[in-house]
Amino acid sequence: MAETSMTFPPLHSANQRVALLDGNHALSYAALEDRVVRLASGLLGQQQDLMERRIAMFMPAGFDYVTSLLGIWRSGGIAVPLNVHAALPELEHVLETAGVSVILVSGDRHKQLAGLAPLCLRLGISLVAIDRLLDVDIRSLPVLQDNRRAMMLFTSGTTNRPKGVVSTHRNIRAQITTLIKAWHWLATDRIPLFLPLHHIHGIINVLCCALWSGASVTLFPRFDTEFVLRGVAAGDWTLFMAVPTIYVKILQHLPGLPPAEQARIRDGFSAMRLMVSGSAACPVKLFTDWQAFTGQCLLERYGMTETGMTISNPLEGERRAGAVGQALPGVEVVLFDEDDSRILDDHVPGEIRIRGDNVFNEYWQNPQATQEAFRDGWFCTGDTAELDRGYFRILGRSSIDIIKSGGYKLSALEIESVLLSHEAIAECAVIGIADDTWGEAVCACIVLKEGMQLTREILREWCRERMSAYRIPQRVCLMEALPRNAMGKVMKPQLKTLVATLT
Ligand code: MLC
Ligand code: AMP
Repeated sequence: MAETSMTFPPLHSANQRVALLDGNHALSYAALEDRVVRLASGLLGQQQDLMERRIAMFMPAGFDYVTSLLGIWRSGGIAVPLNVHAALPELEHVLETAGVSVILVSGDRHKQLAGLAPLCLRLGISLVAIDRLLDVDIRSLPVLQDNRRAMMLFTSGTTNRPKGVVSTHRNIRAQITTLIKAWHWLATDRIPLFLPLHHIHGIINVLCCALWSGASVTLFPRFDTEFVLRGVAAGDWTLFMAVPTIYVKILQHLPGLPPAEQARIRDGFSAMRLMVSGSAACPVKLFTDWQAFTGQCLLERYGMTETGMTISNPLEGERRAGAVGQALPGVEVVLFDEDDSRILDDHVPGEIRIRGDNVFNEYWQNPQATQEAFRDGWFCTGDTAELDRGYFRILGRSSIDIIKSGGYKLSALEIESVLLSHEAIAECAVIGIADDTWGEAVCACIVLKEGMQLTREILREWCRERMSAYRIPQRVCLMEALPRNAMGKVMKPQLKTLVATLT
């Protein structure tokens, strides 16, 4: 029998501590709770329960974003956070797939709204400013069973369009509480949030863990090195969570600063209680460079949109460079070989499979993909790892068509299908190539149609209206032909080697 408790215990209405900081404005837990209850009431109108209607959110990080997320959860809807920097065709895919009926927008209108309006008209979606919903009388909110669906995040995979990953309130609670336990979150913690808010890293690991713990969150619309380092130097935060690219970017930025400023930043980082890296592999060199600069041992952890965080180095104990640690509390992590046998020995590569309340419910309206993702009740991550003296070490991914750039998971096939619609392109293959800043950078290998010409700059410009900036190929290699096997399939491993020699 499912429990009847909500994802979030109501935020303490008498709690005057700061929940959120945005620019010079602070919002207490009491004020946030009031906004959340109002928004949920406004969304409900005359209904008792939104009954899992998909409510999208198109707004940057800010009080409105947090109010909307929690308000949708309280009223029984499924929250669908949108990428505010996405290209219109990407938004259209998400809105259509999720069957969104309402998009909540923030009072201060985003410039992209103008483009969104005709799309909404066509799809029959209402754009609703949240100010209107906040201006209502509070009403009683539904009591939700925790197996109710709560959130849908879109993630790229081996297929060419992103899938909607649906998590229930129980999944979300499990994902939050395991991290609070493992990393000893405290009400006195303060954390900056500069990660995109359409992905689990920013939403669960930072925002939700902080609010669940009664800690405070400083919201940034995006990662801006200067702004963030100003807060670090001022000693604003006790915790810091980022993707490896952000740590790289900080280290690249420092030499340009006066020594006294560098020292203040170093001291700000050194004084923090915990610094976490994840969403992509943290290179050993980055781990050691960061330790040399700050004295901080980065805590690397491993996770996925479908599962939340599952493996982590310890808060106390050895944080091993190049390893992601051990299963988090309440999460079962096992390696399986190709014959579906469990691997127990060290240094035997196998697929990471996961079980636990943290594992998502389904890919939205895609029973086939959902079924294919599980074997005997285990979620199959597609990531390969080995055990090494009790710690997991990630070795790679089973699909060459998944690229991780700056922590974003990208589908090579999705990018290829857009590029192929360019009038000058006859054939193309997209690969990820090793890159010191981005982990992997997107590289498009292109064969042009006869008589056609194309430059990297023109192609990138053409891509801007068709895909998010982080999907746009950073490298473009024009080729006479793509290497193919006897079946006509592009040999991407060979292509990667070839491109590496071209630099
Ligand atoms: C930005 N650009 C990228 C990029 N991010 N290109 C490739 N890959 C990326 N990830 C583009 C910009 O659009 C810009 O293009 C150019 O690179 C330089 O921009 P920048 O200003 O230097 O970069 P910035 O905007 O600061 O972005 C870097 C970043 C960002 C690292 C802050 O990528 C980011 O927030 N990444 C985090 C993604 C994330 O949260 N992933 C978690 C998924 S959940 P141009 O053309 O304008 O010059 C998950 C599970 C788990 O993975 O385990 O956590
Ligand atoms: P996403 O689908 O965006 O949630 O990305 C999840 C993927 O990110 C995982 O399947 C891994 O491939 C990768 N990932 C996350 N954390 C790490 C890590 N610490 N080391 C290596 N890869 C990671």
